[in-house]
Amino acid sequence: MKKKALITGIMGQDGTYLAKLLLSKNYKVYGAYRRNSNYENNRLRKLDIEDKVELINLEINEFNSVEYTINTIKPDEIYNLAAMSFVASSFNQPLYTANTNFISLINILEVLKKSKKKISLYQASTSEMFGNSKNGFIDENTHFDPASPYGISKVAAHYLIKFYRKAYKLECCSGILFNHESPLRGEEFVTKKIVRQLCEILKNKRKYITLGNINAKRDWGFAPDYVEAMWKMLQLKKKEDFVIGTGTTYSIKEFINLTCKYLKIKIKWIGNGINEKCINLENNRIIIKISKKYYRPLDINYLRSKPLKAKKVLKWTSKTKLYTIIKEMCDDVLSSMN
Ligand code: G4F
Repeated sequence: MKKKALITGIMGQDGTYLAKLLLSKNYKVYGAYRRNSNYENNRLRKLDIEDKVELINLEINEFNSVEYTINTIKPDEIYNLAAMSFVASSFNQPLYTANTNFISLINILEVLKKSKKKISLYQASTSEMFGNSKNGFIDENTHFDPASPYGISKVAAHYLIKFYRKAYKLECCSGILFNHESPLRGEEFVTKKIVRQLCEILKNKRKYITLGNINAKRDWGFAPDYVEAMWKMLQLKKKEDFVIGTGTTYSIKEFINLTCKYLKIKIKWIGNGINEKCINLENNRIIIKISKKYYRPLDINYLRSKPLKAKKVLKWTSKTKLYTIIKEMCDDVLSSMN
């Protein structure tokens, strides 16, 4: 009998790559999405799995909808990837963020608590939970100090998982994933914004890019590698939480430098802070400006993982280097512009 998996947030970057992975492992994949005005299955289409996944309309904030979906499908595994995942928006939508990222998880856990079938649950936790707690390597024992309503909602959800696992012996766990990018990354995230807009500059379709805090450092991995870790976590007999990352860190500015290198745009930086600018040496034009508009009320300055436990227990390591990720993202954008 085929194993059945239910993925919430199927339309997102991770949901799509995970669906592709599970299909390759011969799972029957159910993909839950929220019905809204901008229904978008272009990612599923891009990976050519649109017809291979059974799409289900689910409102994760409604207990009845969650209960009906889980009890009808009776999945072996649930991957809860549905979230309000854009940190910047969470400052203006704290309540919506809390409902979607935290309260809705109670719906799933309560259904699993009552279920006669043993269902494993993966919860998408995040490095945003650590905030600015550490300037060194971060692992599973690092203290949480979230710096956004998004981070706070994810810490709360993380503790829910621990609580239901301990109190009711549910088969649930959290993957604490550091940033992970790919050609399927949403346009609002900084890596995709930089890649797309630098490609547009290269093709004379744009004059300049406006960014916020380019000195923040992130541990960027490749989304297809990371969904493999999600699956591995749910295959463990004894469920545990894991930090998933590359162990390296780069600033946004370094990301820009690498992208320009790949696109063969020769640049130099001038000025400091809000007055910092990036100049295209070929024509002396400013191609990057900084604006307060993209600064957050509070930001995380440094994130770097220490994914040793994942290496030891899951036999998982991040395979794809940042320059290769940049290459994949640039090639994808450039090919869509031809
Ligand atoms: O790309 P970002 O928006 O990602 P962020 O905030 O790190 O969150 C992502 O990774 C988390 C894992 O750690 C996930 F949980 C979360 O769901 C999401 O996937 O911003 C990265 C950094 C920030 O410091 C931000 O202030 O880039 C800085 N930044 C500078 N200018 C900008 C911009 N970010 C965006 N989105 N847009 C800018 O113009």
